[in-house]
Amino acid sequence: MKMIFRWFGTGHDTIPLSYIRQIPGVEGVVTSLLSKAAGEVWETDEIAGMHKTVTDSGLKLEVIESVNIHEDIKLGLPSRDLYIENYIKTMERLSKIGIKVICYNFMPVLDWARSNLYHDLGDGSNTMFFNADFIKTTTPKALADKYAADSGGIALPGWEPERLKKIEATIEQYSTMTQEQYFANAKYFLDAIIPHAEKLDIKMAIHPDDPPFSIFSLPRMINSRENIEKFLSLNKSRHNGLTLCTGSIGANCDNDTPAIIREFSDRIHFAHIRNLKFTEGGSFYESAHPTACGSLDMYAIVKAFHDSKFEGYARPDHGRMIWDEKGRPGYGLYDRALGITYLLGLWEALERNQRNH
Ligand code: DNO
Repeated sequence: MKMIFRWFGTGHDTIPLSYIRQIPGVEGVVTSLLSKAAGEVWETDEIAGMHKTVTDSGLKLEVIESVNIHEDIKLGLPSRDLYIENYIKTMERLSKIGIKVICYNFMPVLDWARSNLYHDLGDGSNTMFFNADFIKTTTPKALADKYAADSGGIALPGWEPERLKKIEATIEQYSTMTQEQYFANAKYFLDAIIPHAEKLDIKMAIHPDDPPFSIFSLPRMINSRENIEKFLSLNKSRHNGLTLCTGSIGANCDNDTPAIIREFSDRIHFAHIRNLKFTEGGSFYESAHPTACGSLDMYAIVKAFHDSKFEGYARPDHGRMIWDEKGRPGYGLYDRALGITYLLGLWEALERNQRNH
């Protein structure tokens, strides 16, 4: 397991790379060019600049999260071919700086969704919260406005202004889309890009739907064991793989996350490891990483990776904002650094235990 840390890039992150380098066990960062709209080709000099900034700090850059998929690809519109061509150009350029994994998602319109970005946990810390009742009664537009007001102008990936401008119209475009059609659109994309991914040796790693159930009546694809199997069989190449996000998959308590990890381990190229705490009625908040703090069995999750001899990349995922840290919701320095130390502690214990038997 290669431990990395998500960093949002120069001008988009308050955490200096030098601090990230000081976290024990961290080899590199996973980043992106946040200014790029979905469908745009990434310029060679911008890619080189991003690479230089990271590697000059002594960290590796081998994973990108994300190169976003243009909505026309997800909708299966005729214009998708142009955006697929652009995607391939970006992949080619990223391979030149040594990128090994691209994390992306195929969620319609929204990427992730929460009801509160800064939910007060009562001990001076705060965290992201998904209030199931609230999401059922709000509108996507109202949610976007709430994020904009609460985040103090931070551009949240997945909630970019150009996406939000047409959010209601885009949601409407999905109103007649069946799940079968959605899978067919994904297959069209995969069949076009996976041969290039193989040639460039870039592993494509799709992120699960977050949350893993339908909101605003939108289709879902990476949300259960059965659907993951179906997605992976759309294109059987190992380069068509997964980002296994424990907090996304685990937000549906019918999903057995450790079993999913074991079953699909050879197709998992990137792991997002975090815990969450269910409250009532399908609501949950993002807790600190240890098992005792949330509802997921983090030992069983890490053991499933360890037993599968997982050699891919992993990062701690959303943490709380603690010790008065201000920054991107879910992506503070302190709680994620604590998370890494905990995860690597579990890993060391599993390693030692294996050697002693
Ligand atoms: C949320 C993230 C997601 C993820 C994308 C990948 O914090 O896990 O936004 O980066 O879905 O494309």
